[in-house]
Amino acid sequence: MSIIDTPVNTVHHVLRTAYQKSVAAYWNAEKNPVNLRLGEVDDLYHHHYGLGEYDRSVLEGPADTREQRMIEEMHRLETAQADVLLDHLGDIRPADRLLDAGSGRGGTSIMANGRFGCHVDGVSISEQQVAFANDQAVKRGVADQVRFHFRNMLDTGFATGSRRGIWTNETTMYVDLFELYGEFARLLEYGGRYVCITGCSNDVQGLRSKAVSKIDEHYTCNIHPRSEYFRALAGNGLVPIDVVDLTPATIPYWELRARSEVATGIEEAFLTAYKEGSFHYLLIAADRI
Ligand code: GPP
Ligand code: MG
Repeated sequence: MSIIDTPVNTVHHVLRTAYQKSVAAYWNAEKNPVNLRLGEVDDLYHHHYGLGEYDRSVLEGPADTREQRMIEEMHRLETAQADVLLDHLGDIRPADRLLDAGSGRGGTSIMANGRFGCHVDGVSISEQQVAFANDQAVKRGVADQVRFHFRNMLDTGFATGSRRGIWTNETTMYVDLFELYGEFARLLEYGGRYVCITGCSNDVQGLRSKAVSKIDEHYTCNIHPRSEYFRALAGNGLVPIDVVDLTPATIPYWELRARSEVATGIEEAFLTAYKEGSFHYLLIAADRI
C-alpha cells in the first residue's frame, strides 16, 4: 500500500449519520433513464447538468429518431459542462493526482484522466455508484489510473498534501461546506486548485424560494446560499481565482430536457428558480494557500 492510498474506511465510518444513509440509499437505487440513456451514448455516465445552446433541429425531423437525437444532444451538453469544469483546473501534469469528490458513475473522472493523463481518485458514499464507475474504468482500460472508492468526502483517508487538484461537480449540496473545505485544504498541496460547479441560492433574495425547496426535496439535498461558499473557502485558506455565473448557459439544457421523454419532473422547478433569480448555477475555482 502506498502512502497515497491510506486507510480504507469501514462501512460504519463512511456513513456516519441518518442523513448520509438516506443520501446513499437514494443513489444506490437511482436508475433514471435521464442518466443511463444519456450515458449509453458513449459510455460516459454523468450526474450533472448541461451547458451551452442546443441544436434546435433535434426538435424537428423524423419523429421516430427525435427522442434519441434529443438524448444525444443533452449528453453533449453535459459533457461540455465537465469540459468547462476541467478547463479551470489549471496546469495538470501526468504525475499529478486529482480527487473527484462525489464521483457518481465516474464520467468527469474518466474525462480528466483522458485529458491530463494523470491519476484520479473518485469518492462516493454510494457503493452502487462506486462499483459502476470502477467497471467503467476497467472497460476503458484505465483502471490503473482511475479508481473509485467507497469513502466519505468529508473524511477521505487520502494523504495530506497529496492532491494537485480537487473538484466537486454538483455534490456540495449534500455536505457542510466548512467541514468539506477543511478536508480539501488538508488534501491539496500548496498552490493546488479546487473547482466547484454548484447550484446555490441567491442571498440577495433572502431565504430559499419555493422552487429551490422543491429541488432540495427532490434530491434529498440542502442547497447552500451563495455567500456560504465564499465564507467556507476563505475560512479554509482557499482563495477564489475564477467565479463564473453559468446560469444563462444552463437554461437551454433545462428547456430541452423539459421537452424530452426522460424528463424527471424537476425541470420546471429549475427553470422557475433560475428565471426568478432565486438560484444560480455557479463555478468557483480557488487556490490553496
Ligand atoms: C445530480 O445530477 C444532481 C444532484 C447531485 C443534485 C442537485 C444539484 C443541484 C445543482 C442543485 P443527476 O444527473 O443525478 O440528476 P438527474 O437524475 O435529475 O439528471
Ligand atoms: Mg442527470
